[in-house]
Amino acid sequence: MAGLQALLFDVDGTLSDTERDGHRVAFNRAFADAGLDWHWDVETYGRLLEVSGGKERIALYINKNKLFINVKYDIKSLISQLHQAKTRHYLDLLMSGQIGLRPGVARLLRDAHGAGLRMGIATTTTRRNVTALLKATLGQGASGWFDTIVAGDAVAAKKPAPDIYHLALQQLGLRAVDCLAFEDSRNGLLAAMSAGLKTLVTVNAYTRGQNFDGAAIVLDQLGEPGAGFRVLAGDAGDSSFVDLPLLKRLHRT
Ligand code: XBP
Ligand code: MG
Repeated sequence: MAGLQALLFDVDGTLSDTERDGHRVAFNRAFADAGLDWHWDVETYGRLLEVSGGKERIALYINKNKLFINVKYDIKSLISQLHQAKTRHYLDLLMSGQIGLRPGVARLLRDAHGAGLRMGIATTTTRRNVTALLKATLGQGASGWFDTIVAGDAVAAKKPAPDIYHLALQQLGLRAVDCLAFEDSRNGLLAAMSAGLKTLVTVNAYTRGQNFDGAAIVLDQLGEPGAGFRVLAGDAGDSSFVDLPLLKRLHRT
Protein backbone atom coordinates (compact mmCIF):
# COMPACT_ATOMS: atom_id res chain seq x y z
CA MET A 1 0.00 0.00 0.00
CA ALA A 2 1.29 3.49 -0.82
CA GLY A 3 1.55 5.89 2.10
CA LEU A 4 -1.15 8.27 3.21
CA GLN A 5 -2.08 10.50 0.24
CA ALA A 6 -5.12 12.47 1.38
CA LEU A 7 -7.36 13.38 4.29
CA LEU A 8 -11.13 13.48 3.78
CA PHE A 9 -13.15 15.54 6.23
CA ASP A 10 -16.77 15.62 7.24
CA VAL A 11 -17.83 19.13 8.30
CA ASP A 12 -20.79 19.24 10.70
CA GLY A 13 -19.76 17.92 14.09
CA THR A 14 -16.23 17.14 12.87
CA LEU A 15 -14.57 20.39 11.78
CA SER A 16 -17.01 22.42 13.85
CA ASP A 17 -19.74 21.85 16.41
CA THR A 18 -22.35 23.33 14.11
CA GLU A 19 -25.51 21.48 14.96
CA ARG A 20 -26.92 22.71 18.31
CA ASP A 21 -26.08 26.42 18.11
CA GLY A 22 -25.85 26.72 14.33
CA HIS A 23 -28.11 24.60 12.14
CA ARG A 24 -30.75 24.10 14.88
CA VAL A 25 -31.01 27.83 15.58
CA ALA A 26 -31.17 28.61 11.85
CA PHE A 27 -33.98 26.07 11.31
CA ASN A 28 -36.00 27.64 14.15
CA ARG A 29 -35.51 31.15 12.69
CA ALA A 30 -36.72 29.91 9.31
CA PHE A 31 -39.80 28.33 10.88
CA ALA A 32 -40.60 31.60 12.70
CA ASP A 33 -40.13 33.63 9.48
CA ALA A 34 -42.65 31.36 7.76
CA GLY A 35 -45.17 31.88 10.58
CA LEU A 36 -44.94 28.24 11.68
CA ASP A 37 -45.17 27.40 15.36
CA TRP A 38 -42.53 24.67 15.05
CA HIS A 39 -39.62 24.79 17.46
CA TRP A 40 -36.78 22.30 17.64
CA ASP A 41 -35.33 22.21 21.14
CA VAL A 42 -31.94 20.63 21.80
CA GLU A 43 -33.36 17.14 22.48
CA THR A 44 -35.82 17.18 19.59
CA TYR A 45 -33.04 18.21 17.23
CA GLY A 46 -30.85 15.38 18.56
CA ARG A 47 -33.55 12.87 17.58
CA LEU A 48 -33.93 14.44 14.12
CA LEU A 49 -30.20 14.06 13.51
CA GLU A 50 -30.95 10.41 12.73
CA VAL A 51 -31.20 11.61 9.11
CA SER A 52 -28.52 13.58 7.28
CA GLY A 53 -29.44 16.67 5.31
CA GLY A 54 -31.51 19.67 6.27
CA LYS A 55 -34.34 19.10 3.77
CA GLU A 56 -34.51 15.44 4.77
CA ARG A 57 -34.65 16.50 8.43
CA ILE A 58 -37.62 18.83 7.85
CA ALA A 59 -39.38 16.01 5.94
CA LEU A 60 -38.73 13.61 8.82
CA TYR A 61 -40.23 16.11 11.30
CA ILE A 62 -43.33 16.57 9.15
CA ASN A 63 -43.77 12.81 8.84
CA LYS A 64 -43.10 12.05 12.48
CA ASN A 65 -45.60 14.65 13.62
CA LYS A 66 -48.14 13.95 10.86
CA LEU A 67 -48.24 17.66 10.00
CA PHE A 68 -50.36 19.07 7.17
CA ILE A 69 -52.42 15.90 6.88
CA ASN A 70 -55.61 17.83 6.17
CA VAL A 71 -54.02 20.81 4.54
CA LYS A 72 -53.33 21.33 0.87
CA TYR A 73 -49.62 22.17 0.78
CA ASP A 74 -47.02 21.45 -1.80
CA ILE A 75 -44.76 19.89 0.81
CA LYS A 76 -41.74 19.74 -1.46
CA SER A 77 -41.70 23.46 -2.25
CA LEU A 78 -42.48 24.35 1.37
CA ILE A 79 -39.45 22.30 2.46
CA SER A 80 -37.32 23.89 -0.22
CA GLN A 81 -38.34 27.43 0.83
CA LEU A 82 -37.79 26.70 4.50
CA HIS A 83 -34.38 25.25 3.73
CA GLN A 84 -33.33 28.27 1.67
CA ALA A 85 -34.34 30.57 4.54
CA LYS A 86 -32.53 28.30 6.99
CA THR A 87 -29.35 28.49 4.90
CA ARG A 88 -29.53 32.31 4.92
CA HIS A 89 -29.84 32.34 8.72
CA TYR A 90 -27.06 29.79 9.05
CA LEU A 91 -24.72 31.85 6.84
CA ASP A 92 -25.52 34.92 8.98
CA LEU A 93 -24.52 32.98 12.09
CA LEU A 94 -21.28 31.87 10.44
CA MET A 95 -20.39 35.33 9.21
CA SER A 96 -21.01 36.86 12.63
CA GLY A 97 -18.23 34.61 13.93
CA GLN A 98 -20.45 32.67 16.29
CA ILE A 99 -19.37 29.26 15.02
CA GLY A 100 -15.73 28.25 15.46
CA LEU A 101 -13.64 25.19 14.65
CA ARG A 102 -13.23 22.33 17.11
CA PRO A 103 -9.97 22.07 19.10
CA GLY A 104 -7.02 20.98 16.99
CA VAL A 105 -8.78 21.38 13.64
CA ALA A 106 -7.10 24.61 12.47
CA ARG A 107 -3.68 23.31 13.52
CA LEU A 108 -4.12 19.98 11.74
CA LEU A 109 -5.49 21.54 8.53
CA ARG A 110 -2.60 24.04 8.42
CA ASP A 111 -0.02 21.32 9.07
CA ALA A 112 -1.48 18.97 6.45
CA HIS A 113 -1.71 21.75 3.88
CA GLY A 114 1.85 22.88 4.68
CA ALA A 115 3.11 19.30 4.32
CA GLY A 116 1.53 18.97 0.88
CA LEU A 117 -0.94 16.30 1.95
CA ARG A 118 -4.02 16.46 -0.24
CA MET A 119 -7.34 17.24 1.44
CA GLY A 120 -10.99 16.88 0.54
CA ILE A 121 -14.37 17.51 2.08
CA ALA A 122 -17.26 15.07 1.93
CA THR A 123 -20.29 16.52 3.63
CA THR A 124 -24.04 16.33 3.65
CA THR A 125 -24.51 20.03 4.22
CA THR A 126 -24.99 22.74 1.60
CA ARG A 127 -21.78 23.72 -0.21
CA ARG A 128 -22.07 27.43 0.60
CA ASN A 129 -22.12 26.54 4.30
CA VAL A 130 -18.74 24.86 3.94
CA THR A 131 -16.96 27.61 2.06
CA ALA A 132 -18.39 30.23 4.46
CA LEU A 133 -17.22 28.24 7.49
CA LEU A 134 -13.71 27.89 6.06
CA LYS A 135 -13.56 31.59 5.19
CA ALA A 136 -14.91 32.75 8.56
CA THR A 137 -12.56 30.53 10.57
CA LEU A 138 -9.39 30.14 8.49
CA GLY A 139 -9.46 33.09 6.10
CA GLN A 140 -10.24 33.91 2.52
CA GLY A 141 -8.03 31.34 0.79
CA ALA A 142 -8.78 28.33 2.96
CA SER A 143 -11.25 26.67 0.56
CA GLY A 144 -8.32 26.44 -1.85
CA TRP A 145 -6.52 24.10 0.56
CA PHE A 146 -8.99 21.40 -0.48
CA ASP A 147 -8.64 19.59 -3.79
CA THR A 148 -12.30 18.70 -3.72
CA ILE A 149 -15.36 19.84 -1.78
CA VAL A 150 -18.33 17.56 -2.38
CA ALA A 151 -21.44 18.60 -0.56
CA GLY A 152 -25.18 18.35 -0.09
CA ASP A 153 -27.20 17.39 -3.13
CA ALA A 154 -24.12 16.42 -5.21
CA VAL A 155 -25.29 12.86 -4.64
CA ALA A 156 -28.86 11.60 -4.32
CA ALA A 157 -28.28 9.26 -1.37
CA LYS A 158 -26.85 11.09 1.65
CA LYS A 159 -24.86 9.51 4.51
CA PRO A 160 -24.93 6.70 5.69
CA ALA A 161 -24.76 5.88 1.96
CA PRO A 162 -21.13 5.90 0.76
CA ASP A 163 -21.93 7.94 -2.39
CA ILE A 164 -20.45 11.26 -1.22
CA TYR A 165 -17.15 9.52 -0.37
CA HIS A 166 -17.14 7.66 -3.69
CA LEU A 167 -17.54 10.99 -5.47
CA ALA A 168 -14.79 12.66 -3.42
CA LEU A 169 -12.39 9.78 -4.15
CA GLN A 170 -13.27 9.88 -7.83
CA GLN A 171 -12.59 13.63 -7.96
CA LEU A 172 -9.27 13.18 -6.16
CA GLY A 173 -8.36 10.28 -8.42
CA LEU A 174 -7.40 8.22 -5.37
CA ARG A 175 -8.34 4.85 -3.93
CA ALA A 176 -9.93 4.55 -0.51
CA VAL A 177 -6.82 2.78 0.83
CA ASP A 178 -4.76 5.90 0.07
CA CYS A 179 -6.86 8.10 2.34
CA LEU A 180 -8.08 8.60 5.87
CA ALA A 181 -11.54 9.96 6.74
CA PHE A 182 -12.62 12.10 9.70
CA GLU A 183 -16.16 11.77 11.03
CA ASP A 184 -18.19 12.51 14.16
CA SER A 185 -21.33 10.40 13.78
CA ARG A 186 -22.42 6.84 13.15
CA ASN A 187 -24.05 7.81 9.86
CA GLY A 188 -20.80 9.44 8.78
CA LEU A 189 -18.69 6.47 9.90
CA LEU A 190 -20.95 4.05 8.03
CA ALA A 191 -20.67 6.16 4.88
CA ALA A 192 -16.87 6.31 5.08
CA MET A 193 -16.45 2.63 5.98
CA SER A 194 -18.81 1.53 3.21
CA ALA A 195 -16.56 3.42 0.81
CA GLY A 196 -13.61 1.44 2.20
CA LEU A 197 -12.02 4.28 4.19
CA LYS A 198 -10.20 4.00 7.49
CA THR A 199 -11.89 6.50 9.73
CA LEU A 200 -10.90 8.60 12.73
CA VAL A 201 -13.93 9.59 14.82
CA THR A 202 -14.12 12.61 17.13
CA VAL A 203 -17.39 12.47 19.07
CA ASN A 204 -19.47 15.43 20.23
CA ALA A 205 -22.38 15.91 22.63
CA TYR A 206 -24.92 14.61 20.09
CA THR A 207 -22.94 11.56 18.96
CA ARG A 208 -21.08 10.45 22.11
CA GLY A 209 -23.39 7.49 22.79
CA GLN A 210 -23.40 6.11 19.23
CA ASN A 211 -21.86 2.85 18.03
CA PHE A 212 -18.48 3.43 16.40
CA ASP A 213 -17.46 -0.18 15.83
CA GLY A 214 -15.07 -0.34 12.92
CA ALA A 215 -13.47 3.10 13.43
CA ALA A 216 -9.66 3.23 13.36
CA ILE A 217 -9.81 5.23 16.59
CA VAL A 218 -12.48 7.11 18.56
CA LEU A 219 -11.45 10.31 20.38
CA ASP A 220 -13.28 13.07 22.20
CA GLN A 221 -11.45 15.68 20.06
CA LEU A 222 -8.30 16.11 17.96
CA GLY A 223 -6.66 17.88 20.88
CA GLU A 224 -3.81 20.35 21.07
CA PRO A 225 -0.31 20.17 22.54
CA GLY A 226 -0.87 20.61 26.28
CA ALA A 227 -4.63 19.96 26.01
CA GLY A 228 -4.79 16.46 24.61
CA PHE A 229 -7.56 14.13 23.53
CA ARG A 230 -9.21 11.34 25.47
CA VAL A 231 -9.11 7.97 23.71
CA LEU A 232 -12.57 6.34 23.74
CA ALA A 233 -11.62 3.33 21.60
CA GLY A 234 -8.47 2.27 19.76
CA ASP A 235 -4.78 2.88 20.32
CA ALA A 236 -3.09 6.26 20.06
CA GLY A 237 0.29 4.99 21.25
CA ASP A 238 2.24 7.80 22.94
CA SER A 239 0.33 10.57 21.18
CA SER A 240 -1.80 13.01 23.14
CA PHE A 241 -3.06 15.07 20.20
CA VAL A 242 -3.72 14.27 16.54
CA ASP A 243 -0.81 15.20 14.30
CA LEU A 244 0.52 13.93 10.97
CA PRO A 245 2.77 11.21 12.49
CA LEU A 246 -0.24 9.76 14.36
CA LEU A 247 -2.38 9.86 11.19
CA LYS A 248 0.33 8.05 9.22
CA ARG A 249 0.54 5.43 11.96
CA LEU A 250 -3.23 4.93 12.01
CA HIS A 251 -3.26 4.65 8.24
CA ARG A 252 -0.50 2.00 8.27
CA THR A 253 -2.00 -0.23 10.96
C1 XBP B 1 -24.62 17.02 8.47
C2 XBP B 1 -26.03 17.23 8.22
C3 XBP B 1 -26.44 18.46 7.63
C4 XBP B 1 -26.63 19.66 8.51
C5 XBP B 1 -27.60 20.56 7.84
O1 XBP B 1 -24.34 15.63 8.40
O2 XBP B 1 -26.83 16.37 8.44
O3 XBP B 1 -27.70 18.16 7.14
O4 XBP B 1 -27.16 19.31 9.75
O5 XBP B 1 -27.13 21.00 6.63
P1 XBP B 1 -22.86 15.13 8.18
P2 XBP B 1 -28.13 21.42 5.46
O6 XBP B 1 -22.01 15.82 9.20
O7 XBP B 1 -22.92 13.64 8.46
O8 XBP B 1 -22.46 15.43 6.76
O9 XBP B 1 -29.33 22.04 6.09
O10 XBP B 1 -27.32 22.40 4.63
O11 XBP B 1 -28.49 20.16 4.70
MG1 MG C 1 -20.97 15.02 10.81
